[in-house]
Amino acid sequence: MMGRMLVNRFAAMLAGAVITAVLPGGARAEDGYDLWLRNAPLQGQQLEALRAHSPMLSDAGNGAHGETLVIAREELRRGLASLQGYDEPRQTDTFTSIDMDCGQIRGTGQAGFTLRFAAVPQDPRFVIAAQDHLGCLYGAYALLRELGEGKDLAEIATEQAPAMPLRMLNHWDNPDGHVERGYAGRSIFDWWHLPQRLDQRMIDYARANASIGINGAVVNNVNARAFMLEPRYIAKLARLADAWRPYGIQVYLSARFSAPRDIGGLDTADPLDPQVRDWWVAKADEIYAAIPDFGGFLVKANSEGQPGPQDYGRTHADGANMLAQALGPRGTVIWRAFVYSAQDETDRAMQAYDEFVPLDGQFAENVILQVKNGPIDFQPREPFHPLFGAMPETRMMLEAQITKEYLGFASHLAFLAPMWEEALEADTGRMGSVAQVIMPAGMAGVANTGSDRNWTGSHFDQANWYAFGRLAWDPSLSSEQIAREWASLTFSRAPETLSTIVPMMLGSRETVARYMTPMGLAHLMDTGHHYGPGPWVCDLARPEWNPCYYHRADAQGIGFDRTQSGSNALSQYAPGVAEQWADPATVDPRFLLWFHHLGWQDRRPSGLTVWEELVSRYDTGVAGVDAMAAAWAGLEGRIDASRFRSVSESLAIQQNEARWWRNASLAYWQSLHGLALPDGAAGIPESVDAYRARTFPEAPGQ
Ligand code: GCW
Repeated sequence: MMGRMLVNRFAAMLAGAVITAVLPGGARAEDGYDLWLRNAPLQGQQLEALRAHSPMLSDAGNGAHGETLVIAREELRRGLASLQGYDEPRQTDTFTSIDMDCGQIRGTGQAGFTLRFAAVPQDPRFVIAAQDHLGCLYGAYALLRELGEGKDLAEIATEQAPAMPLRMLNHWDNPDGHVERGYAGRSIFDWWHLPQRLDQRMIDYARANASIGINGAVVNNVNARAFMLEPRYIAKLARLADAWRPYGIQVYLSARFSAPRDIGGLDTADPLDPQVRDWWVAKADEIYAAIPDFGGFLVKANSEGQPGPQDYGRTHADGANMLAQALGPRGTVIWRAFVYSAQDETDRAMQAYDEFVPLDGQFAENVILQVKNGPIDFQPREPFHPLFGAMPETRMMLEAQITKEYLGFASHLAFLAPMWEEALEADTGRMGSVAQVIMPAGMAGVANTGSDRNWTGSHFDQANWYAFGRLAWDPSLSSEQIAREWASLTFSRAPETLSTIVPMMLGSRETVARYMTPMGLAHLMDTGHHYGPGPWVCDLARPEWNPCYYHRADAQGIGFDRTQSGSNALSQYAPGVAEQWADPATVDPRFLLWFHHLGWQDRRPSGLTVWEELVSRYDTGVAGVDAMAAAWAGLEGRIDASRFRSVSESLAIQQNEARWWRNASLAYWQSLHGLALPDGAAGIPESVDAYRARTFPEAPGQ
């Protein structure tokens, strides 16, 4: 026993010597760059407790063989020292040895891990055990997270494995550096200088992703440029893949379906044409020669003007299967179900289901259908997409949007975990919950990262990246737990601070839904940029581009009738599910106007008319933002000055713009029906024409 302790101590000394050179120097200003990986020093009793354990890495097990393990050990050395308030690990007489038992598998493997404390007297040790190296890396991050939340080392005991195989980010980044729906600056990918120059951000990005279990990244926009499949781009991709491999992150590419024509010199991209098929096989071979663990292709086909198999009279299955065959067992084709057509008069919310359900059973084994959480498009609230559970023979992945295209960009605070939790928990009535449907495949999140110093355009938007990763790892985690973890790692572990920030976060998305799209309304954002209210937009060429298409308001009433008397979108859901939404008197009021068209003066179970209830919802939304701002103001002095000010200023914008949403929307509804505001409701300072006249062509992300 003593002998081993000495060996361990010696190893720890060596480790300390190595670490000195690589530690970032001194305390940094809080600019958000470190995300949730700050490993901020513990304080008070928590600090005493960790210092009493004095955890030191042992050299038992694998030692530092393989890049993934080198990273895991490095993270632990740096993190443990930092949590104890040291620049480098310190040695004490009695220390808890941290053993890493990581198996032999270097590839991605299962990536599960166990953390446990073994209280052997004289020789206390903490074990991180996994069957593969990536599991140990994930275990290292999990240990730092739990310590970072202030838990005692001796009480940390957990056994975890990812709930689903694919946990991916989808970047809508264009090769010229512009990010579609990006609100955090320019793209983080420096295609111009790759492969020769690899920005440090690419490593920091991989590290952030690995720390929350994300294991794949589609690096370019689904509205794809074909030239990203050319050899010079394959070289760039290979450099990224090499950098990310030790972090367990696989590279994927959005493939433009017409590439054989665009860059291949063929005059067709017909998926049944032998030359086209050969072209894709050769392309896949070329990619795999450079990137042996290339993840595969993501495809947006026959959607919003993108090319696809239907251009040649073929089906989505024909297109997907052709690419699947080219990849073979080496990779996955992720085919998006986000389709709707200008020619089709069917309710837009129904088109994807109509298109894809008949294809169930026709997709190759290595094809996954990627379905947005709701049937329209990332609105502040939508019912779950009816495709979930409706294609038992097809693997299905959930697409969530981390970037807040329809929730106030990076200017408004909205923590999205409750929204995703709502979708994941929804019972499909056919194959269990949405979470159960997607478990064999995975989750994709449209990334909110950019070149801004804080990565995501605002400090609180980091929480959405974090929450996405945590839910893909374990969809049964509660929003509350995720918010608490994130806030303790990012801002402060002080209970008084957390008891302010966590509830702020948990209510924030509902608040946004109330002042933008209350009671089940949707897609009322102004055209193009999708920022601010535009309920009056009714005259764009394609009907489903107009907010009027979605709210269907006139002098008499408001809402989209999706019952039998209307589009009957309800019929796409399992009978038990449809039933709960069929009756306006009993439907969850948050979905009311999604499924029903009602008269402005109709009485609601609340006793209020639809109009009165709508006004009160907007007002609750505005009050919710005021409450967030007041709560945050109370944290002055408890949060570092720079981040405190930044969040305060954003909240002031949000207070102002919540009123803008409320006033402009109410002014427009009033212009239709002429009803007075209910007694006691605040007046509307400007005319509907004045609100309508506001333009801001410089809004980002278009
Ligand atoms: O939400 C809409 C966006 C488009 C986007 C599209 C999609 C990438 O407004 O910018 O295009 O969805 O998901 O394909």
